Amino acid sequence: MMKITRFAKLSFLVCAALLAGQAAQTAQTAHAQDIGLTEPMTATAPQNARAAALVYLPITVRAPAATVANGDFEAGRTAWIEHSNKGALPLIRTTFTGGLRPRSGAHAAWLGGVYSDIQYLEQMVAVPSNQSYLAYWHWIASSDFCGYDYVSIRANGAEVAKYDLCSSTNTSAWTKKTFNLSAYAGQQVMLQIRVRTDSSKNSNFFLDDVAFQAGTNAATSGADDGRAEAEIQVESFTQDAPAEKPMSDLPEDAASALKPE
Ligand SMILES: [Ca+2]
Repeated sequence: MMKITRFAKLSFLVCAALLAGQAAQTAQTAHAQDIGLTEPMTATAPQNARAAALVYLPITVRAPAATVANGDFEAGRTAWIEHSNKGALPLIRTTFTGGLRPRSGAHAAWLGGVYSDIQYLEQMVAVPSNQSYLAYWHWIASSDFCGYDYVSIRANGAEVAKYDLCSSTNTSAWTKKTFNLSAYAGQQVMLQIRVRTDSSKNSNFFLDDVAFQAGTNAATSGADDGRAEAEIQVESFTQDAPAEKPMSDLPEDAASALKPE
């Protein structure tokens, strides 16, 4: 009788272990399907019922950021690397020449305004596969002829767009630009917005609300707050106007230096 009882107990434990193992395997297969694995995960069937208790750890897949960090510059001098060969920093500012106001919020970027300089803003971005057009708003204020001062867009050091800063491209308002970066869709790239000036005739490039969007006509984030109509009248800039942007953050001096006579 005692032997039969022990045998019954043993049989029960074996059956329990087999059932538990099968249940665990089924659960693993279902879980594998839940997280998109084509092949079920393999695991050794537990040797007893206690071992069948499984601990599922969450798997988090982080999608790349779909936006340019601090694209509206409202976080101040963060996320972007600011560069000027002549040390004419900061590029990200709250005050500008000629009464110009940021397109959104209180911050925008001011590149140029200094002779014979190379200035840029750059940051690593993930170009979204479904929003691979770079969009931003610029305001060009130049007294130069075309062909001497430029703005260019670079991705991983390669120039993907370039256009003139000159009196005939002056915008007299915040103007939207878009660039097709679909060649970099789904990739991490060092995005650089770069201005190069020569040794005469001042050029300024103001920038705000940088973002990725789905096409050339999609709306960008950062609503126009209605302050785009600044008093700046860049057409009257002359070669005689002092060109140097102050090395320290003295925006009043910059404004007076670049105001028309
Ligand atoms: Ca802004």
